[in-house]
Amino acid sequence: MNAPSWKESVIYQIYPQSFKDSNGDGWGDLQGIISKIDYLVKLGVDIVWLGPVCESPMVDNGYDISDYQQIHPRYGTMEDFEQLLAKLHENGIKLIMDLVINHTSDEHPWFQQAISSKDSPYRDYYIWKEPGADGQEPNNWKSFLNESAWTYDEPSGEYYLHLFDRKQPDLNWDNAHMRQELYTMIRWWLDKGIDGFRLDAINMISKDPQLPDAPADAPHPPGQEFYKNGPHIHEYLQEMHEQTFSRYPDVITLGEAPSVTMNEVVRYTAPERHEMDMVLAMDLIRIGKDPKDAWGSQEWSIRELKKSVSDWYAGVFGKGGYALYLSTHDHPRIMPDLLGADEHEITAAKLIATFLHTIPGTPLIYQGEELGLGNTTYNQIEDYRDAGTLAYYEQALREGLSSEQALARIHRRSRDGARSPMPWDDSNEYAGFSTVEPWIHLPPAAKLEGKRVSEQENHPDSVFYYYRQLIQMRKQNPMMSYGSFQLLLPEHEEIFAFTREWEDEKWLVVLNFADHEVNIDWSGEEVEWADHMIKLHGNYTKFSRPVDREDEHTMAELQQL
Ligand code: TEU
Repeated sequence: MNAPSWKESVIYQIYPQSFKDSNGDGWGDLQGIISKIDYLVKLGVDIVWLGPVCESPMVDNGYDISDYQQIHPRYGTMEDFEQLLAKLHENGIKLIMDLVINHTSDEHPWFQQAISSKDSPYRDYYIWKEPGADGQEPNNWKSFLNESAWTYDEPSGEYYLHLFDRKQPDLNWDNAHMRQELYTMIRWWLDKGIDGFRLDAINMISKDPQLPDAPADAPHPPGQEFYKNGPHIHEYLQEMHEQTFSRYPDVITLGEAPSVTMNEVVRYTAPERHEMDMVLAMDLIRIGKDPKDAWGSQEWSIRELKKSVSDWYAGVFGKGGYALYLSTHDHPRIMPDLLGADEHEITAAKLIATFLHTIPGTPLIYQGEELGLGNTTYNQIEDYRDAGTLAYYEQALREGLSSEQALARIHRRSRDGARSPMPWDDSNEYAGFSTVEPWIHLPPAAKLEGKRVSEQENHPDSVFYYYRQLIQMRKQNPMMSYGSFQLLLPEHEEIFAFTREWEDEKWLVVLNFADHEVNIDWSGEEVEWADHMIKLHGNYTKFSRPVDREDEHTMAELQQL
């Protein structure tokens, strides 16, 4: 089959500053990653998505780039980067980089030029607007940090737009010169031999030129309907594709595009439209999160999972591409919300691993998920690092919450929960991540018991080993990449059951999300091997092929949970 390489791949996200520190400064770095390539090989992943490592003042952990063509010294040098790329390639692993092009850092030379004079040719690389009649912000949009999306530039008497931090001014994609400069930079990286990009906040690059006020009851953050999937988005993506990706063989592109309809995803990813290969399917990550309150949590049910999986399958599968993920650096780790109970922790981690690798879509594993890591909560606000979290704490106190109440919300929702360092071993109090106190704390040692890589990597019962098997299973069974999907028991509150079918084979996957044995009534479902699956024991996952098949080799191992 002549499919693009990503179709049968599993992607692994490395958050560089929390992966492995090689030089004893408390920050993960490129040599650290190089020292762990064997680990990635053992896990079996095909593509590594490397978080941003370019020069940056680091107000948003590198998502604020001040030089797209330099490596931040914290991570190493360009030689280190080239070595990493070469070694990954030697081991058959592809590397995609984070491409942060909705905004730059305010310390980027373009922005420095832009604020130096209204007449600078770089002025229009960003989005400027005069104050309203009373000197106020040009509109009521808010940034993702819940402050005004506008910052006043005193010398020029104008505001600039920033959808994220004030130190992350948004680029003006309506300026053709700016776009050309970005394309030159993208080609420069592709010339180095990297395999593609994860495109940060890419569906936000085209703003409604009227910059209208958001209605009073607009969802958080107000204004998003005027820049998400904006007026020229497809035109710009096609232009970028034509001028960059299309000129290199087999470039992989994965777009971060929050708030998209299925039709929109198809527009972004249908191969014949030449925009991107995949979009990150974000609904799963939002489970348990209050859509109206970025810091609020809410009850969830597995029906939401069923709906999301079915919607993406019906709307996008076979027409466009999407990657599925259950954790990432932007959200607290999902395990506690999803499956709670400590006593079932390992089984629960295996359950969601099975879920991720058997539903339609390309699996994306966030570092540490393969160890079954839970969310990290830090003791006090001083231990949190994320600017958005610190801003929310201040806001919550202003709104009358006590420090304990604010912290309780932060424990559940801060993205720092997913950013604590990888626990490699028990060689020291920093779990072998570093020789010194890391930039952000690890969980207490007791919480890491059994979770460290050294405790899992050679252990056939471990979560790590289980991920490894699932990845192998996908490699051996194109069914998981191409097979059709049929949801069973759609109304069931505890069981997520479905079939996948490909060529002459059909698999049944039954996931028990409850913490107890569940009896299933299969009547009404067209499952010819129903008798075989009537009872599930405990909270575990079970696979089966039709009972009349003898060849149960691959999955037999996975049944031994
Ligand atoms: O995130 C963009 C994004 O869509 C946000 O909604 C993100 O989920 C939110 O900020 C979480 O609090 C990307 C990166 O993944 C994120 O780390 C960066 O902070 C952001 O872009 C700005 O570059």
